[in-house]
Amino acid sequence: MEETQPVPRVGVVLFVLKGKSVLLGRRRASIGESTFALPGGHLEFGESFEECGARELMEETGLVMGKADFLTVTNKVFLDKSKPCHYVIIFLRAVLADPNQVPQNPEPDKCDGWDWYDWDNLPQPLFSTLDEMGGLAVPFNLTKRSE
Ligand code: 8DG
Ligand code: MG
Ligand code: MG
Repeated sequence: MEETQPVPRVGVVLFVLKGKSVLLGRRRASIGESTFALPGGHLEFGESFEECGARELMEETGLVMGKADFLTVTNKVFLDKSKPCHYVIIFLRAVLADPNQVPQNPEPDKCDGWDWYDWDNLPQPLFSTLDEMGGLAVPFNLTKRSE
């Protein structure tokens, strides 16, 4: 059978903010195994970034996304894997529709569970792409809407 050529994929990832806290979960996945990462996943055909973010948040945490806006984009090649991957990642900043809603873990094979972590005391290790953003402060520098 003919080998398919690898292609870049598009991901949408969410900084879900509540006051000075951000929602993170420890990954169970070949990319970033055991590291703390943001909710998010692959953009599906025909979706807007917001639709993708809201769908992934619901699938992964059961939470309903409220207002969201665009933060930044990264272009990342993961070469250290047996199967190299290339992702264009759209980062959104979002709040919950109901700030009191509690995260669930409907995909326990993909994540150990979700929790809120204080921005000044983030868990380690963080998923490499978050570390590399250097400005993990990014969402809070633009934080007005999340208050
Ligand atoms: P899906 O099947 O639900 O569509 O996808 P998924 O299983 O939820 O995808 P994912 O691995 O969670 O996210 C897609 C890619 O996005 C991931 O393999 C690498 C990239 N990515 C980053 N940073 C982050 C991050 O902080 N969180 C998540 N979830 N993905 C990230 O570069
Ligand atoms: Mg997903
Ligand atoms: Mg995911």
